[in-house]
Amino acid sequence: MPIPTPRRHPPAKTPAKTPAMSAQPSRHPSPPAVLVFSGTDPTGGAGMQADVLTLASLGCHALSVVTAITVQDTIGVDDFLPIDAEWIADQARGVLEDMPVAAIKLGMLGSVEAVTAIAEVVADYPDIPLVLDPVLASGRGDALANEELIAALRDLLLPQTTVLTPNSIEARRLAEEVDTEGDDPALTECARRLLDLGCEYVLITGAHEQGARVANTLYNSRGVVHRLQWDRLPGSYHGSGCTLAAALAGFLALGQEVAEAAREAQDYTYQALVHAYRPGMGQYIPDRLYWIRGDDDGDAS
Ligand code: PXL
Repeated sequence: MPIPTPRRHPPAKTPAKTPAMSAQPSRHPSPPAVLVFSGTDPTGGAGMQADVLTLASLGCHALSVVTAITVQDTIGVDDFLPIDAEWIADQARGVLEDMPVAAIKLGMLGSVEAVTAIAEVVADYPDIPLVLDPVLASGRGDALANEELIAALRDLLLPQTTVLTPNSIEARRLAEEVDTEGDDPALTECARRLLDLGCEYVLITGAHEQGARVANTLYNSRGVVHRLQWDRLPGSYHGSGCTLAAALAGFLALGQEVAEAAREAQDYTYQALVHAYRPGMGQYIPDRLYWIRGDDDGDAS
């Protein structure tokens, strides 16, 4: 599906008084709803803010369950406060019981207890496609998950995952593969192990590997589904993994099959990176609304 064309209408006026909820039919069809579980990022670059912006940009409605609150700038994460697991589950069940959800995306989860609670919630909705972005560390390397949490992801969430979206470092840690940096057959082996743990597809991103080109590879149990490559962009980016996983969930919610959704999500993310801006002293932030601004300097793909 092409990226939506910009619309410049003013927002619809809301009536002064909200009419009685029960008898009012909806005046417009609802966009597909995507439920995201993420930590907040006050820079607006990663986490929940990245997810909501990405999904809105693709024409989806984001349902936002906060799993942790972070203290960070565009350079690194200084601290985070995990939200109580029961509060996470209650936030999610509230919206899941209120409306149909077309896809679920998991980002930073914050604690083992949260992983356990979320695994129980999503187990009640086995037909909703689930995208798992295994957020283990910030771009600077600050830990956002410990070994116990990684083990819980492996045991409780991978078996329920439609598409896992690790970068190559996360793929090696989740697959318990060591000392193989830059070795592509080893990443293929990681993908095989992760698929054996129960996820349907793994999309391993390659920006952390060496080389002038960046290759991302989508695998399923039959092997490589596709491998897409781009020239490496200069600079380092805050929230690129969140953008990719949220876009993938969004395209699934819009009705695409996994391979097509992954392709479109990678293309969208690349465009957001081409148009990235640097609001602070650290990393660049992908521009998820690049298409709204009307400059087309970055259309080379
Ligand atoms: O980009 C991974 C990520 C996800 N979610 C939150 C983060 C980060 C990286 O810093 O802070 C909340």
